[in-house]
Amino acid sequence: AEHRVNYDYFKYHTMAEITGWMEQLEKEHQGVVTIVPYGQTYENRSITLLKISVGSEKKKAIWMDCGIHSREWISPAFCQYFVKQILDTYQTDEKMKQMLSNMDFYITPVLNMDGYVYTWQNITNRLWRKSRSPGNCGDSCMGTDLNRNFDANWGTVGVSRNCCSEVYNGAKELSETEAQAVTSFVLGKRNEIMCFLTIHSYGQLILLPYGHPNVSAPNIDELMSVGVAAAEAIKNVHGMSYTVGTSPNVLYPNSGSSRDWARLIGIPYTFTFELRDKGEHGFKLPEDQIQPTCEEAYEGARSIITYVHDK
Ligand code: ING
Ligand code: ZN
Repeated sequence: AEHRVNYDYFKYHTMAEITGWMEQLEKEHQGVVTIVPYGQTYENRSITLLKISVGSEKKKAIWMDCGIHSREWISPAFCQYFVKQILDTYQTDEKMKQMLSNMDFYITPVLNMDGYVYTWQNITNRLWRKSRSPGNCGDSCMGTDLNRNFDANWGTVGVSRNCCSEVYNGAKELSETEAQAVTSFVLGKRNEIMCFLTIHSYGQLILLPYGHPNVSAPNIDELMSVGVAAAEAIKNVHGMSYTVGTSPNVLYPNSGSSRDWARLIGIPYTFTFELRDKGEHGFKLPEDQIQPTCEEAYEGARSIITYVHDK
């Protein structure tokens, strides 16, 4: 008999629960969902993604990662919802069926697993952002900002060399095993991955490359129009406004982000989502906002993915 546990997508889940959810999905969707380990965290957890794939011959792929910053709990909740939506609709929704027949999805529900576990350990850790590796400054500060550690104008703008900073960029580029894992996996699939979506909170933004104010993506006009269409799709769900633009224009400059690195190696469509809200609750977004946030962000992501597929 089929044994289906009802998973509550509209609550926040521990790392153990998310791992159990991944294992259950792989069992329930044999041949479609595969758990792929692709690296180790500093504390030796196995970093895993879900590969969603139907059929055999593939030309394109979509990357999505969540939880690169551990305190942004709505982000892993969104990746889980996104996976569920794909699996719930690909047999009935003609467009999703078509997209899944032509594209694979690689979805990492929690990239910064050590940090995520830490934010659940006790209330004083709830706002931890960085990895959990030791700093390099001869003091007691821990952690590197994984989204400043990638090989993309590393160490130039919007970073700190002080280990105690929330935006400490690490001892050198790719000092962190989590950033190494993404780099090597994506490099291995660089000709397939057409779209790189990395999910954060908060601010209600769709951010485009590059974080460095002096460099511009060759397809910036196209990225802008795809981003604006996604923001419109989001607005149509619950009326929420998302602002679209490059990081320095709508938020702040930075360097070493995974999104910039992905665009630099030639992945044409790379976006950062900053989910709800605009600061009222910030990282502690109440659970009653998980569902509407996921519903609208799903339409935003779907708009981008549809564009990439049809192009
Ligand atoms: N925001 C992102 C950060 O890493 C960002 C914003 C992403 C800026 C990518 C530039 C490039 O700071 C949060 N909330 O983490
Ligand atoms: Zn973030």
